[in-house]
Amino acid sequence: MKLTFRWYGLNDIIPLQYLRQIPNLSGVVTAVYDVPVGEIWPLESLEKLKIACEEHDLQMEVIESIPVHEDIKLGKFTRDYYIANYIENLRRCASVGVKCVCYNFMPVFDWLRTELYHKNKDGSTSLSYSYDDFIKVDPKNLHLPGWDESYSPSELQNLLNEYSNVTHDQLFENLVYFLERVIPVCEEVGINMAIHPDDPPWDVFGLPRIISTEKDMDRLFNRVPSLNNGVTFCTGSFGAGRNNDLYRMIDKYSKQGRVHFAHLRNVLYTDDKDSFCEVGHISKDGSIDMAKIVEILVKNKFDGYVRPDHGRNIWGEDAKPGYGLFDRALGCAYINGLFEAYEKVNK
Ligand code: DNO
Repeated sequence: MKLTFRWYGLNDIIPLQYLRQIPNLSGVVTAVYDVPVGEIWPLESLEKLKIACEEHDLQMEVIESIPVHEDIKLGKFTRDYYIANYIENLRRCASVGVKCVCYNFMPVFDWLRTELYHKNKDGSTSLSYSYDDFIKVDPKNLHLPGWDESYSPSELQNLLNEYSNVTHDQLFENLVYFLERVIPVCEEVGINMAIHPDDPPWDVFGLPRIISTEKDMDRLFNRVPSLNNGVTFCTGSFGAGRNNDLYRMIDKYSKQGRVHFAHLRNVLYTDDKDSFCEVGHISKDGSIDMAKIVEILVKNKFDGYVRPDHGRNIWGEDAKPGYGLFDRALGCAYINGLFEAYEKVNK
């Protein structure tokens, strides 16, 4: 595996000097953040990021994300323009050595939580999702922490209305349409596409979500079989779905060579509904057997990218929720330990 760490570019308050001190870190996962969704990234921006990484002996082989414009997800006639731009971004990324692109196909919202500073018993805070709080949220008057505030309330309403006629099957066909155009270019330039699962893995506000379960993944890979069409196996996202057999899924897709990227984090189920809280990475703190996940990856000779995912906020760090240095660095140490141990045993 190649251990990586998400870094928000030159404006990230966490400097690359710190990241290079994390044992075994091979590179960072980043993106160009100052270009509107759907437009073309300047090559100079990518080059600047790459040079900064290389100055710190870190590689920049993973981009998270090149976001997919809503018109592509909605299947509007303008999608071909945005797909052409997406392809140009892929070519530019490949030209600076990018090998893997993480993206998602969730309508309107990316990850959703009801709390960003949930207080844990040990004094740390973390992201959490409460079923009871969520059902109280009025989609017409949204004040959810962390949701994409790039929309004004009326823009958001219009977007939600546009989706009101989009079924799961249509959304899926729109994803296939997108991939059928993008994947041949990925094959040509050597990029693996790694779709991020829905987070949490179920429909929200009546919006369809199509990358939540094993059945969803099988359907996607059957329709677009190229191995460049793979997954970001996010244990926390798939794992929040209690009916997902995470271990069978990661075994199956890593055997197929489709796990190009793994987000390794733990979640704790906090009631008998859908609620969960993000916890430290170690298995005993949550509901996911992280050791078993790594054991399976090692057994299947996984050689893709891994990163710790959302950390708790600890040690008084003034961090972006989920993305502080300290707990994610602890996550790296833990992930390193698991891999070293299983790799030794499997030799
Ligand atoms: C959350 C992340 C996601 C992820 C996107 C990929 O912290 O895992 O925002 O980057 O879904 O497109």
